[in-house]
Amino acid sequence: MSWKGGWVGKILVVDLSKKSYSNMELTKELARDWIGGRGWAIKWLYENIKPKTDPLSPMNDLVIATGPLTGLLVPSSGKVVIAAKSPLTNGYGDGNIGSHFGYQLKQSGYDAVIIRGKAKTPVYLYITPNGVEFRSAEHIWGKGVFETEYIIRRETEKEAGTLIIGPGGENLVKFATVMSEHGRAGGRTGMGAVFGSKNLKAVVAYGWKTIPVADPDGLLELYWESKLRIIKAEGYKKWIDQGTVMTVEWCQEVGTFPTFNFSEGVFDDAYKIGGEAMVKEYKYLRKGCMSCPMPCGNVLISKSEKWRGFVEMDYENVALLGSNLGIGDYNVVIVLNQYADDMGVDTISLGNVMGFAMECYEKGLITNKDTKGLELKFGNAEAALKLAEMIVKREGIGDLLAEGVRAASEKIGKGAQKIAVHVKGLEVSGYDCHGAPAMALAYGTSEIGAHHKSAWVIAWEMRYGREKVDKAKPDKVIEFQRIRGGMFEMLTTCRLPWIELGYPLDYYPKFLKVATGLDFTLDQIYTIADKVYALIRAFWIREYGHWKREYDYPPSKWFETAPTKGPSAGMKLSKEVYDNLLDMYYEARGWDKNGIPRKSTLKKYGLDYVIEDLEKIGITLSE
Ligand code: PTT
Ligand code: SF4
Repeated sequence: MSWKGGWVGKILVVDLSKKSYSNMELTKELARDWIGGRGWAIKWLYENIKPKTDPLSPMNDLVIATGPLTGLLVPSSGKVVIAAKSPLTNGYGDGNIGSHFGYQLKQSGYDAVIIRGKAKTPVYLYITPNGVEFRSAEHIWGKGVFETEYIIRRETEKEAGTLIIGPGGENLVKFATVMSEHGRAGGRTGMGAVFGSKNLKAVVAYGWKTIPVADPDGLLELYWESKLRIIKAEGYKKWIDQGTVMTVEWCQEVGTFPTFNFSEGVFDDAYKIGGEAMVKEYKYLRKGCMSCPMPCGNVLISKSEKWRGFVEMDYENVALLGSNLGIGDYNVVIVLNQYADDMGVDTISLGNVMGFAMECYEKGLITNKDTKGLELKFGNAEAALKLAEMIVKREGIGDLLAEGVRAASEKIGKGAQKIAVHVKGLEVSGYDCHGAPAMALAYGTSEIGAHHKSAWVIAWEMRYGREKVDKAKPDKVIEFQRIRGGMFEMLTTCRLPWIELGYPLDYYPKFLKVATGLDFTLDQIYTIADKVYALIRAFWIREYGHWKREYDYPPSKWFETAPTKGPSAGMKLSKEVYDNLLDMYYEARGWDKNGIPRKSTLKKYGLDYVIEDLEKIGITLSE
């Protein structure tokens, strides 16, 4: 059965090398069986890029995909997925950014854009219902994101949706991200570098077409009901006051606040950079993504003569650019965050590689000779800002750190790998897991490397019991991966209404029904999510050419050293416990002891062709 609305029915395929574009029909199969966002992204990348493609070559494809609820009156539906083979991990990479881009793209008549090839000189794409313009970006190449956005809006439309890179992406910093609307970031896994490798400064969309909807009255009714539910929910006021930054105080209380390159789980100055301090002293404005009734964007202004900045702040930014570097001054964190946003580099990876460099310096693994005299000690704010600049410009040791913590640690050697905090090459985000085995498992098995996007089980684990080792833990990781990494990444709507304010999940099938006219149950969506997970895993295996369970291990630091302070003092992850949880996880997913999906699992999801592909490259699959 065809759908009646929600999806607009067309995918734009752009070839930058030829400066040409074509339209591809959104088939019934793609819509119904892969939903959108991450579902379409992995299907396209698996089927269309050649195995072992260099992620920064013209042969890598970028997929920018909305979902069936994007741009409609659905709470917090202004998100869009940006995906490609990741230059940081060499596996599947994506990010999810909240901006007006998705809505404007759909109003231009497209559900997704696939960008192939490489432009000869810098360009930006301008997409409208009239077609695609390849506009020169030579005048903005080298400029920061903020200025670029201003110029592009002047050259196009004030309300256009924008996805922009800064010098970080142009210089192919492996964790360069894509930015929009002064502080929205997407693509932790180096999607900004993929833009840069294609000489693509920005993608801009502006549309005026109506997005079809199967039952407009039903949609309106559901929207109002949902909006009221959200704004009346317990915790609403605190949420719009503090947003994700409230996590600082919680992490400090439970001893999971990353400090000194994930050596400690508490930070003496945590409360100076927490949610309460932010609201009292630095918050100036609240902003949000499109159609969001619970806006969480904290716009802060610094209050120091020396450190002047104006930025949108989230928890991860405080954790990685603050405590992880031993910096307890909001003014400095604001300036570092502002620099990262303007240059278009991921704050999480940036703070992680800088923390790593500081620990290397303090341990003598790198010296003044390597840093050109920069005293890279924890808490040294001037050094941190200088180092950030060196990374973006790829100067001196910054050039090495711009490759990410895995590559940098391998090059430095002398045991540096033991203090590199990453999984599969993606730097760990803001949760120290010395005493949180289920959260460590969530990082270990995340589909893009160490990100909390899919299975933020840490709050549940603290309630359930960090010391417990049973099947409930891998089951919870999988449940969250289905909902967060699966459903929300395919619908491309924000997951925070559900997580933070308890907005019920069964609204999403209802919204799908009024938007598309199609019936979905949550279980059907979760089965599609499991299929997407299996295909993402197959993509990694194909790209690496082999697989071993060690790739699903958390950073060795959590096994080998213990924090000395706070609730997690003395705690180390136990290898035996982790292996036990990983075995249970693999079993529940239908994967073998090495983390390779079994033939029966792939067949269950209709991925029979993957069996042949993997066998062709010498992978042995169990029945
Ligand atoms: C996301 C990652 C996060 S996750 C944060 S803070 W977080 C960092 N923010 C950065 C930033 O800011 N500037 C910068 N230069 N780099 C940054 N890197 C980091 O990127 C974000 C919110 C947040 S704030 C979170 S948890 C939720 N993430 C969602 C998601 O992934 N999917 C989804 N369906 N809904 C989500 N809702 C929430 O959105 P990545 P955003 Mg982001 C300044 O992009 O690559 O996925 O990494 O999207 O629009 O900024 O919203 O405490
Ligand atoms: Fe955007 Fe925050 Fe609203 Fe989510 S809750 S849609 S991140 S403003």
